[in-house]
Amino acid sequence: MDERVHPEVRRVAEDIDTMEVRGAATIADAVARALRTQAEESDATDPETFRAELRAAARALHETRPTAVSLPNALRYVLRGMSSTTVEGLQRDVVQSSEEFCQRLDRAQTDLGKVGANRLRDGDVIMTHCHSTDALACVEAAVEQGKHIEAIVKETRPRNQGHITAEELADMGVPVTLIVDSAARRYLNDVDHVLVGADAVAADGSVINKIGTSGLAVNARDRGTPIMVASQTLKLHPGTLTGHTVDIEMRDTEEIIDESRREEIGSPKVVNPAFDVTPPRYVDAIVTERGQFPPESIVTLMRELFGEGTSEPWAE
Ligand code: RUB
Repeated sequence: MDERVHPEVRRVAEDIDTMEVRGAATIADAVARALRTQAEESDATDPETFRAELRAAARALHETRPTAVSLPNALRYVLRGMSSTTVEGLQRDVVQSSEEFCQRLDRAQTDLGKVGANRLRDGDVIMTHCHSTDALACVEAAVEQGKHIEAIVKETRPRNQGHITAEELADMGVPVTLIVDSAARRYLNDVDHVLVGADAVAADGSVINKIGTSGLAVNARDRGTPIMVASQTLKLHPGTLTGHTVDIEMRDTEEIIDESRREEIGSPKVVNPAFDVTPPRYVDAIVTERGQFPPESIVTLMRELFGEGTSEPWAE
């Protein structure tokens, strides 16, 4: 790694890579804070050296995981805040934009939660996949409104993020039933809403989220169960406005199989995609801090937010 990258930024990059820090919103928060540390601890003596250090740190963070667009969106937000002409001024700029970003992220999640909660009725049962702080914000707000919500939680192989979801829902006082992923269809008849998060939302309204989301959505549509995606606007993918596709992360096969035993089972090829794409026709509503949108109209919001196009301010 580039030697200009501060050890704390390296640690954050490593934590994202190994999924100690995971989930799109949490990753965004962590990288914004890491850039702040890089800025505060810099001993650069001229603005150009300082800017180059920040770009190097952003590149190291950007290279960790490819799918959650909240990561580059966070880096962009913080780096674009740099407008001063002195090192001290630039340090202040980064601290301020990093703080502002983290506050906006928190506020967006709270606001989104209230919108999502309005879709949930007293007594509703939700089914979740993976662990999404945006999705859980909707349940938390509904519980705060005094609604009784129950949850069927998919364990989410191979990393079992469903266990985190189960624990956090239990902390909210929501009764939880944990199921293996393949039992989802069997229990969809008991469910009022499928509620998931997003790592990225494309301009055509497709939702990129944990592998298994698309199968769940197809099954839910077949059963007539509404599918709600909780996604603050930080997850909107600006590159898709100009025809780019979202890169789906392929993770280590060790997450699925003990490599020492692969031969015993006939040496199959093993693949481990971390995310999949749910087409807009299987999504009923995308819930954001700006209100809820049918997936087909999310492009209007994207044009408003990213009208000026995107850049890669971390490029050398
Ligand atoms: C996490 C995942 C989550 C989204 C949304 O995948 O798919 O549903 O990131 O999370 P992984 P949030 O565990 O591989 O990072 O709403 O917290 O941003």
